[in-house]
Amino acid sequence: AARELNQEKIAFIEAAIEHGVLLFGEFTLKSGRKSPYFFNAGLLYTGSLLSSTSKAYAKILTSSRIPEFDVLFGPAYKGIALAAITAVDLSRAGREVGFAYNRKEKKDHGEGGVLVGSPLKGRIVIIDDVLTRGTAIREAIEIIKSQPEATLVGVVQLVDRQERGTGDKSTVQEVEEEFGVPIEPILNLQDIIAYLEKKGGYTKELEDIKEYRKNYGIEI
Ligand code: OMP
Repeated sequence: AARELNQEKIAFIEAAIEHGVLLFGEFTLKSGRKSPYFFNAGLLYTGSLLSSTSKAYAKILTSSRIPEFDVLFGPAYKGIALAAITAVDLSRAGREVGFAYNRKEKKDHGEGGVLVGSPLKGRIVIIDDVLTRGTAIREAIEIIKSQPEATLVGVVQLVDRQERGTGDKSTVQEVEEEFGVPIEPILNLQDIIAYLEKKGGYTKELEDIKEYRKNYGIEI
């Protein structure tokens, strides 16, 4: 089925552009790819942006291929807040899940360890920000895999840039096949393009994005 650009998505993209979360220009990505757009989830820093973000995650978790789960894992740093707000949102809707995250640095005092929050046991869903070539999500998946009592059951991305992974397939396809779990995006590049086309006035941005897609994108 074709993806639908509903009112919620339109409002979210509009707020992201307004607050500089979604930017157009020239950006060098973690993968070295030079991109005409960038989504910075770290700029979702107002109460209302966080509130619409948590609602969007909670909705995907209850209405997608993501199965039942016990714990939300938010990879450091940006995933931490995203997973926390989502756990709050789910609890307000009557669904209790755990929340856990990793530290980037090992602590050698106090409680020690790199994992904080809920024990990583049972069915785990990773809450992440942006998916490009898959390096960041693979690191998060390794953390879950290293826990004997944890089973990864799904990943939710705020933005799937719909790019190729390490080979010719999409990153989503590569990671889904390798780890056997669904990856669900709240927004993807297709949504962003549909928004820009509908809105009008983004001719140059759309041209640059389409050019970029020829190099790094997948068929959409
Ligand atoms: P990959 O590790 O290549 O999948 O890139 C994903 C990571 O890049 C994210 O976790 C972000 O840290 C960062 N990123 C963004 O935040 N927004 C973008 O639009 C693009 C990237 C990126 O560098 O690819």
